[in-house]
Amino acid sequence: MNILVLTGAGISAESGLGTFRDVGGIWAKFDPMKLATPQAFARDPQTVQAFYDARRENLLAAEPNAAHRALARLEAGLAERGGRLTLVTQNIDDLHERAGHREVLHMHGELLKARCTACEAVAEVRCDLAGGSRCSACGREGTLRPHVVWFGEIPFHLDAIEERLMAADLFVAIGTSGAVYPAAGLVGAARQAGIATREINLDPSDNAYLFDETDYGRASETVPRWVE
Ligand code: BV8
Repeated sequence: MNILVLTGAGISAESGLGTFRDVGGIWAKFDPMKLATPQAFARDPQTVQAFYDARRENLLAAEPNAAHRALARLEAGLAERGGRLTLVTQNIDDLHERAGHREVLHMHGELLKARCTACEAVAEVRCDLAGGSRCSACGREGTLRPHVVWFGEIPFHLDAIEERLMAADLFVAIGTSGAVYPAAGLVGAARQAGIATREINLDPSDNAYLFDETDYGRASETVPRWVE
């Protein structure tokens, strides 16, 4: 059996990382147009870097939860039986990897990586970028930006995601509100291709009506229950 799972901020909520659109969520407190667009970065790089520095600090203090661990078990179990789990995440955290997941397609990038705007080299980053930085590949100073996909930028791995989706028997969306495209369009594409669809979320997403099956509750309970 081949399964494609799409995760969103809801799977990391119980690890203490904020979601975006819930009451008290990140975009309820901060304006995404001032922090998560290339225009915002061009206008005020210090503020944007400080926003991601703070999120990097939160991430380093967080731990994967039972939902991340259950998906890692599912990946290993399917592989043993000759199947495959493709994990596509909109999350920029590394909690799936820390739970033991072997392959993760980060369509919106990774918080613990920075990219040089001069030479395009991507490198791991643990430190603050707002205080100044140097690209270890080209040596230029102050050229690093967060390796994340901002609004208006093209998400990563789109060809691989489409290919894996078309080879899947089941599409499962976990902890995502279905508000951000193209990720939110995957359920429609799956449906059109005749692939079974399941939503696992706290509340019904914007696209809930497109799923064959739905399961609402906290990811730390619903995901292990679905996997076992
Ligand atoms: C693009 C990364 C072109 C950095 C993020 C008008 C109509 C349609 C589309 C558009 C439009 N205007 C503009 C667009 C395009 C735009 C878009 O979709 N905008 C929307 C808002 C209208 N999209 C883009 O710009 C994208 N690029 O389109 O390029 C293109 C595309 C393809 C091919 C060629 C060209 C780029 C979008 C990337 C934006 N980057 N972040 C960062 O994090 O700072 S977006 C941000 O939202 C998040 O980072 C996350 O990645 C994304 C999705 O959010 P969710 O994960 O779903 O989180 P949310 O808070 O919304 O929901 C949480 C869910 O969890 C809820 O359902 C809740 O019930 C649940 N939950 C809570 N607790 C729990 C739980 N579930 C289970 N257990 C719990 N305990």
